[in-house]
Amino acid sequence: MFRNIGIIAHIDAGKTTTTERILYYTGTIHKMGNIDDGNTTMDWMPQEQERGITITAAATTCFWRDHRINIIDTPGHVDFTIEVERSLKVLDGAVIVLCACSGVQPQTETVYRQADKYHVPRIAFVNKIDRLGADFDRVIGEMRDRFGSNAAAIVYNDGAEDNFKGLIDIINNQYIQYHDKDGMEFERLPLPPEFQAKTDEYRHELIERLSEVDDELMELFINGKQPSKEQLMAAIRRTVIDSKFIPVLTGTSLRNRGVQLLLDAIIDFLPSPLDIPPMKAYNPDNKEETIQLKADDNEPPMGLVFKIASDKYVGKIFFTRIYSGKFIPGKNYLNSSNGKLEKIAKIVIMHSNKQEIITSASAGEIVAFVGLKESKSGETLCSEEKPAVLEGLKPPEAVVSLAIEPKSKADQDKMGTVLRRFLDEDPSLRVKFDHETSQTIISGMGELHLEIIVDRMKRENNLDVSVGRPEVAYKEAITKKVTGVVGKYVQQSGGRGKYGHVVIDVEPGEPGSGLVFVDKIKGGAIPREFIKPAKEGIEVGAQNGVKAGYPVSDFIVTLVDGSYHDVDSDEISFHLAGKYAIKEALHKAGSVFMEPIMSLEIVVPEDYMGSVIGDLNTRRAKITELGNRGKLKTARADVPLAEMFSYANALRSLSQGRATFTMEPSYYAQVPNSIAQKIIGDRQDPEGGGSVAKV
Ligand SMILES: Nc1nc2c(ncn2[C@@H]2O[C@H](COP(=O)(O)OP(=O)(O)OP(=O)(O)O)[C@@H](O)[C@H]2O)c(=O)[nH]1
Ligand SMILES: [Mg+2]
Repeated sequence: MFRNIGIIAHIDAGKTTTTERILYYTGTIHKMGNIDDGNTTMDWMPQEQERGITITAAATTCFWRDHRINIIDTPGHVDFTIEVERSLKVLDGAVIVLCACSGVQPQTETVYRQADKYHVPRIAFVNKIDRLGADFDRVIGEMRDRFGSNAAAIVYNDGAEDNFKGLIDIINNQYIQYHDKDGMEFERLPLPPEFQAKTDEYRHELIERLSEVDDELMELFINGKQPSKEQLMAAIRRTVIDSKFIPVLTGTSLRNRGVQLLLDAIIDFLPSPLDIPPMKAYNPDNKEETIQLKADDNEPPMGLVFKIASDKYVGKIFFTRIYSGKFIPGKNYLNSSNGKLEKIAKIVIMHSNKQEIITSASAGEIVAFVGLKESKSGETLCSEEKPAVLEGLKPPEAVVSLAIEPKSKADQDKMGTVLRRFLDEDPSLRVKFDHETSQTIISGMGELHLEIIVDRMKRENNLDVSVGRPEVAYKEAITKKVTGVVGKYVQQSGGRGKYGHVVIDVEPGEPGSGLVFVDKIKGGAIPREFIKPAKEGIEVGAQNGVKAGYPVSDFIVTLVDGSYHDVDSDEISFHLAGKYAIKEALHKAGSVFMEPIMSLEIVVPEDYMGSVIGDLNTRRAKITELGNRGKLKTARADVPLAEMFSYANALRSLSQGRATFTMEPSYYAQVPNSIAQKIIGDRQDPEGGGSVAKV
């Protein structure tokens, strides 16, 4: 039996420290690593160890009470949010770690919403109960207020901060007394009488909250009966798996307290792969038809490649969640997302950056394949006989760009190769070549994201690049619908010519929808094989908007008509026809300028609040909420990213280093006209518009 779980939280809540302790108590490692010493097993990248933050989600495996637990430790920094997203997509359960002092932080909310999106059941661990200002009840209160969580404690603390002494197990009515510093030895003592009243109160709250969402417990509750321990545990398990209840534990990973109880809760309450409904897949030829395959080795094999990483020794590793059937090395499987056959050379289980070779991989497991050639993250592998495709991943929008150039001209090709590899690994990275300036532009989730990319180029590939200043990744958007726009590429001057012709309608789409392509070709006006190149031409054309050359986003293109020539038509003609059509459509539809708006939270001592808010007002910020966190004040605001470069320095001087902030991309909004004019400057579409090109 096993569990596939993720550890998710705001930056610095203690995910990696907790994972490290899990590995220690399960006997997987024999020496505890510490973030502050840069020697943890999970944060193995040099950049992670130097900075004390997790950058890439790392997978590992351990055993507890005869169960195998596959764990993915995710990064908290918002620049690496894709790592959380793709992990949650394939995990069956999550431990959400909160800081006992900071409580619910912005990124806690983000990962909580991500877990909601993928219906991932979760339990919560309130870490750092040893920290000054720690307050367990306040954190539970914040979970209820902020998320509307139906959360209740199953473990609470005896004392906090320096005065933290032990833990109380509410379900078993026991006192957990630790004996040694490493936290290996602890005893379950009968509850000392002075804790009984408080424990009863927590227990009452627990039962009451469970009764609200569980019929069996409700029945007992109404009849005034106390549930047995078994009934209580079964009710918690049922309601957690249904995502209707969140049990909350506490402890301190750094001081080695409470992690074994968390491990028990993972086994007792989080689902096994068999407890969750079968993953919905589709027939690749007919997306309407759904296919449900059970987590059973006898079903046809199907798995989702959710992450690709490069290893110095074995090359590319393809992290895959297996939803049904069994995968065996040496055999061919269909990549149903791209229609190509793939042979798996080796299957391994990952222990952070080390691998263990296994001979087969079964339904429900998370493993890594070696030897695939054509697969990308978000793609499905399955049997040739029973093709099925799972829903892929939608990459987040890139908000910051950086121009890069190799220091030596000879490295230009190498840079291309390295960037292509990074692109395979990281769907939140974008690369574009700016023909006007002959510069390569990389875009991503934030300054740190791009800084790490540049650092990895240098350290892993010995590639030195000069970098420009980070810039906002603006976008363009259309504001009105245009119909019947023609794109034609015709070349007929003796011999075989070229002929591509498309007609499209273009209209604004939902925010965040990207480019949606709808094919409404009837009666073979354009043969099937030319529709894909036409679509690609449209995508390429939309990468350079007509206002200032920024990518155009959030619009719907409908291919309504077109024509072809028996001899002259080919893929490239339709690609160009698509590209010309979209350029013309964008001219007609009138592009506007969009900028990323960040959602910002600042935590600051009261004395500095005035100057911090005053400064925000000069940055086009809209204050959305003011509040308190313990003795500190909090402010939330929506503010354009363009106003926020180097904000860390500004805030430091405004608050004498006493304020902290977090910021994440929230949405795109139209740039005010006066500012748009400044940004456009001499940036104009390098390729111009025009719909019909006859050469
Ligand atoms: N006082 C105290 N500090 C802790 C505790 N757990 C972790 N820390 C410290 O908090 C800091 C962050 O810990 P990490 O384990 O790296 O946190 P994380 O959630 O993995 O951080 P990211 O992966 O970067 O998001 C480190 O300095 C830890 O030593 C705890 O229980 N008590
Ligand atoms: Mg970490």
